[in-house]
Amino acid sequence: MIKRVPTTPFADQKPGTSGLRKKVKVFQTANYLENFIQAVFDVIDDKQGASLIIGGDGRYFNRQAIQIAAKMAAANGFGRVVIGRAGLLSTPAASHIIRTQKALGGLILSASHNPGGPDEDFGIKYNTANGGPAPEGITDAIFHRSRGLDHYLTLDAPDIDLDRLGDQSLAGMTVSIIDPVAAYADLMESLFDFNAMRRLRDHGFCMTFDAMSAVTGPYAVEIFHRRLGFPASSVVNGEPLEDFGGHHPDPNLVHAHLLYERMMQPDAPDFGAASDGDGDRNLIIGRGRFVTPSDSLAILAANLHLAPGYASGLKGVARSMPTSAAVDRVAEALGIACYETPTGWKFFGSLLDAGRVTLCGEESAGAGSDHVREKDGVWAVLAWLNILAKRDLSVDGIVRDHWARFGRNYYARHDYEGVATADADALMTKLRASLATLPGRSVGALTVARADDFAYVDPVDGATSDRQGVRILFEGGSRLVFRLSGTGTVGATLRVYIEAYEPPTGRLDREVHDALAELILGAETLADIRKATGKSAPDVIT
Ligand code: VG1
Ligand code: CO
Repeated sequence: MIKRVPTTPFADQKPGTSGLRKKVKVFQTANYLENFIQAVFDVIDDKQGASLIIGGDGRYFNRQAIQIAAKMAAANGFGRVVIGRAGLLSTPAASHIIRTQKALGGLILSASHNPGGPDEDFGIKYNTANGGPAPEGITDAIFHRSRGLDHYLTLDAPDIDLDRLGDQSLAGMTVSIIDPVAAYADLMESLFDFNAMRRLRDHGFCMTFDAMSAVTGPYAVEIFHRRLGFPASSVVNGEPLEDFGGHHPDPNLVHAHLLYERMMQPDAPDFGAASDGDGDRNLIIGRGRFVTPSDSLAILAANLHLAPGYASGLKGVARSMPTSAAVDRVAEALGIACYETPTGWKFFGSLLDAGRVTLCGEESAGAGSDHVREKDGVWAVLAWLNILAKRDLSVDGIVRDHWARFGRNYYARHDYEGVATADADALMTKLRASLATLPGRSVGALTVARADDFAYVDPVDGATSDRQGVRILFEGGSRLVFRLSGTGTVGATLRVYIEAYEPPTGRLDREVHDALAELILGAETLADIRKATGKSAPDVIT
């Protein structure tokens, strides 16, 4: 039954910020997906008889990829594979199932917020037994192994029925098809005050959640509609589609602009939210108030104790380096530790496992806690609803109250997409070479205090990661960060992160673009972005 299939290595299977992401067409190349999965299985120990969780965001090629992965798992000696019905598991739900099923790990099939369909993107990543993305040591080993593969193991067997709940057998391995939502919804109910949220609803509070035709639809219907009692119409685009209805399932102001426009109307619901393709990102918008992800993280840090699961307070917080320092000010006021990590959730895992932090977040619409080892979109929405239910303020009121206490970190990210890789690399090389000359240099009225290429030493296990992005720190707390994306599938994406701090006594009500204008000019002066990219403006501003 077990087949040993000869293969030759692919040179481009290095996992990026969040696993391996390529065009579907690349994944459909003969042996491409198989090679990567075999490389994963070859670097993990103790497979014999172990459990593996498999789930995806439902995008095009999800079902085929799951059939391939399940057969390879059986051929490689796993004892049990647990799969979400219809092949669906949101990334945070997969993390939860890995932890509760005491699995060896999981394969998560997603390209997150990237578009789906035959000509769009697919992705795969391996998560370890703690439920979190494999740390760099393991992803490097997977890449190394992929370079030397000469065969993979699979089965000659009929496909499994992904839509039938319960157990099936695949050449002696048990395949368990589970409800993708139930255990996750129970976990949410154990963390948040659902009664307080129901009372909020009874008092006329209205919400809208845009699942962007991606994986969170079934989770949102179960939690917001069935368990919390909001009308069914509160969940829009709630059915997962293979091509996400032709949209980018990216919850930002560009791709969720309809939600944004609705929320800016005077008769908008009290609260609007959205999540991404695989359910780990969140967008929070109150009536007339978009909450930047960095502010949202800081507000969660200041208020999360209002939710029962966090009533004893936070052990510490962590944010990725490009995320604004708004949360740092809250941590300081609370007297708790605040860690600054490289981009990508995998760097939070060791801090969460060691009990050093309770809450983590990224500027890219990611927030989460120690309940799982991934960021979690629906969790963030519930955290906000719980806070709104406990504080007698609107979303806008909570944001303003926060700024009045801690000051405001004006923030924006400018993305230049599809840049020629050589041009993007040249820009970064030039910036890196100029670092030593920057301190003391003036950009408008601002003076550079410090400039470096961010390097991180994991405080728990000592693992090091360097070259994580150029930081230019100005006197007074303003900042520019430059880095290249590790999740794109076409050319290079340059990300420029711009942040200006305004103390509580300062001007808290400026337009973001105005508040950042001087820094935006400064970024251009320091990095010659237009010349290097050939673009006169960023493609996406978030
Ligand atoms: C982007 C974000 C990063 C996030 C990653 C995965 O990475 O900037 O903060 O962790 O996507 O998010 P990059 O390397 O393109 O900047 V998701 O929702 O794919 O899992
Ligand atoms: Co995602």
